[in-house]
Amino acid sequence: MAVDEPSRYTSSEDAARAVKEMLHELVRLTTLEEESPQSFKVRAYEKAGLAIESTTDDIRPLSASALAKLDGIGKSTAAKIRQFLDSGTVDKLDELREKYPREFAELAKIPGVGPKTLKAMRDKLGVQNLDDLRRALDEEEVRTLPRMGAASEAKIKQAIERLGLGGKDNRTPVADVMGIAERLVDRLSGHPNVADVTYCGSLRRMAETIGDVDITVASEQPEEVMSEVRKLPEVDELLLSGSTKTSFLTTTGLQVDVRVVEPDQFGAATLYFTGSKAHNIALRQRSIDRSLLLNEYGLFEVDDDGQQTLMAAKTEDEIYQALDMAVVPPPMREGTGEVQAAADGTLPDIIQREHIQGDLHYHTDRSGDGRSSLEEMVTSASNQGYRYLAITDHGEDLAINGSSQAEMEEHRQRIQELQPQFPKMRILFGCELNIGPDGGLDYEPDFRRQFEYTVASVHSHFDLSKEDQTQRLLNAIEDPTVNSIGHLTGRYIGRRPGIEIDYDEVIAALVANDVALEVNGALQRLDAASNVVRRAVEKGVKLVINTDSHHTSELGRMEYGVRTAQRGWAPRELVVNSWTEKKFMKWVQARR
Ligand code: DGT
Ligand code: CA
Ligand code: CA
Ligand code: ZN
Repeated sequence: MAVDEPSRYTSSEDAARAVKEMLHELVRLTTLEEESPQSFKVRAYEKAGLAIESTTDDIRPLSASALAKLDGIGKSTAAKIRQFLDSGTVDKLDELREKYPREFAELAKIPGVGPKTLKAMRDKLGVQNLDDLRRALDEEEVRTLPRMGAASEAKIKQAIERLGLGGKDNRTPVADVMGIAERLVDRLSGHPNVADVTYCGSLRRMAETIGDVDITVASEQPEEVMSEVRKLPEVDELLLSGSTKTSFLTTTGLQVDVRVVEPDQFGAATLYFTGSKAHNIALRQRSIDRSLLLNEYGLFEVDDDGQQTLMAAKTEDEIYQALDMAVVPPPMREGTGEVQAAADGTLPDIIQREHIQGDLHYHTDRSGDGRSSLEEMVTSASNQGYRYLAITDHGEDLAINGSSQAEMEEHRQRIQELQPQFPKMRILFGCELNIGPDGGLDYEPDFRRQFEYTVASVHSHFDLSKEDQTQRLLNAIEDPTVNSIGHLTGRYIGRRPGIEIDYDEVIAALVANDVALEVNGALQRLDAASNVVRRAVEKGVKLVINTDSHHTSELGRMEYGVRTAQRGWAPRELVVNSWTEKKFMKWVQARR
């Protein structure tokens, strides 16, 4: 944990959160020191943490003896809290950190590795970090320790794999988080005591990787909600079990924090826990400038006697309105100018899911990797209320999954036959073209011209030089049969880096040729990335937000694509698939 200046605690809840974190660390390290989570000292820190959590007092001005008067806080812990508030450090904690460096202390996270075992590993086997432990496991040394055996070795090995430990950066790709978070929210929302529930934090901001999941629940019955949370099947290990907050590790090693708040304060809480921290700080500064106080409980007017009057707390929108500014969509809340823009009235008309009129990257089982039939895919798109749709099965150059010219001609026939059944939705005969290593595309130009719409993407040759990759894209962009560039880099978040390109050159070419840049909503991809989208938007590049669906279950990706575009500050007018059919078709045909 970073050392904080005392002045950084600009609010009482900030101070309380920092103190809680400090106590939590004391709990972890003292457990190692005492070789037991049940020790008197460990319990004292835990109780103090809960006391800080439940007090509504501002702890910043309290003396050590005043702190010790709070229910659950003993004298010695009170002195540590005071020292922490004054100096940002605690002597005892520094001492423990030195004795148990993070690399070593983190091994205690592994199920099956208790504090006694950990101590024996260090004393007898010289284990200081994960690499040492891996070695000791491989050499079957762990089984020589007391109470250990071959089975416990196997269990520890498996746990290390499952937790994905080892990387310096323990963040999880958003694709591995969204599903479980949506499931948890879903399950809790069905509970009779739950008035409202949403995930917040980096996930709601649509970050590419997630540290932990923050779920905020509105309920009058926090105890019952907490007990429901502890029973969730996703819970593998409880980390914190408080009256309004439960933290746990899922069976995949993902940390989830669930907090319960009063329904009347739900907006203030979701605003706070959605963050980002930088956005919160900018909002709080705006509040201070207007002599208001903003915290996780609400926006308050403070009079000269320090008396607080609530102005807004129930919804985020009310709070933004009371701060005299536009509502900022969650993905934009990164503290990169959005608060100023929302206050000045210069926030663009950001793209929303309900603006979307069509999907322009859509596969059927004509593609080797497509899993639903043409009829199923078209019906599902029509059920979304779309006004146009491009069927873009893979071109012939893609090994196994591509279609020959003859197959494509037959496909076009089937599309034409299907069209009359969908009078409200124009179905375009399209193709996902493959951009070859030198920028060449599938089929002869004459045949390519027969596609009513195309998306051209990189599916191979990921290891060319940056120069070659850039040239390859420029060649494709300049081809008059190309309407859009699909998943720009071909990355898989956290797994495959994608091609390296010169973004300025590619963006300039997209503008010059009036070719759209795809925002691919598949969670593994989210490509173009939001930071690239923002650069493209600044230059006026047109965008197209697609699902790249290969099955009818994948249409929900449109929402993630839209959020990624929002994160890139995409205005509605640049997103071609938010346009009317007439305007959209005019743009498509102008290219040909
Ligand atoms: P993550 O979990 O690393 O992917 O990123 P976040 O943004 O979800 O961060 P997390 O889980 O530590 O905290 C959730 C939100 O709570 C964060 O976005 C903003 C708010 N928050 C956390 N710590 C502070 C703080 O010290 N000051 C302020 N103003 N807000 C904070
Ligand atoms: Ca988080
Ligand atoms: Ca968190
Ligand atoms: Zn595709």
